[in-house]
Amino acid sequence: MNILEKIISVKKEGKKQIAVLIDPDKLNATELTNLVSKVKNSPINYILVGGSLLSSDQMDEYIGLIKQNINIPVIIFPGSVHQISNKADGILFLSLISGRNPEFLIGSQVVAAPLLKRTKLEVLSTGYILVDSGVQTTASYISNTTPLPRDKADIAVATALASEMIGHKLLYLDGGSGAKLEVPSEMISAVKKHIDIPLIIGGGINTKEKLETAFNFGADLVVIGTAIEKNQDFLDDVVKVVNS
Ligand code: 1GP
Repeated sequence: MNILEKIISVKKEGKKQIAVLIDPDKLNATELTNLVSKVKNSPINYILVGGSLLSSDQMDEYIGLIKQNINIPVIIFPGSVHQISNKADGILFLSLISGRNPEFLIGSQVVAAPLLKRTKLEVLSTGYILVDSGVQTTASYISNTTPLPRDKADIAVATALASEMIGHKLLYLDGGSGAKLEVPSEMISAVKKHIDIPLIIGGGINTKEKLETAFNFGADLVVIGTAIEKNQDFLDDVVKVVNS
């Protein structure tokens, strides 16, 4: 079963999934090894690797180190074409559909496609919506796009529907890494009601309660980065929520 089939089949079982996002610029090799060994003994389903602005040129070594220590799928969450690595299992092939910057809608994808064709990576076509999260995030600054207004669930629904109709296989609603405010629960439930493809939620999930809310309002998969990066013990809280 490939990654997409797995996400869909777990969703069908009504179970919730978690991905831990690791930014290679933020964790050194020792911190990475510690985190990976904690993740290994937890119900975490996936590891995402990447960032909107990455100065590390060691993606291969970094992902290689993760793969040596753990068996769950490692998926690239790319900020740019330079983050492609054949060591991973898959890549979120993102189109930043909340923005109107052609570079992030199709330009980078055209550059990346021939490179990806030469890898064994599973390409996961993903509609990516950045939602205003109270502060300007690196993702919105670097992509030079305006995030979707927090109180406009109707625009989020229309955008998500367009994404599904275009043929994206996953829909990712993201406040951006380190978001001050998480994606509003009303927006999660509104989008959830209108699409059948799996719904990924991320950005600013830093408490048990926020994680529970995201799941209760319709997230199939939640991505957590900063909170675990800052405090690896938060993983214990995440595990409690998943187990409950
Ligand atoms: C960012 O959704 C991810 O794109 C994770 O966000 O780092 O705030 O958890 P955090």
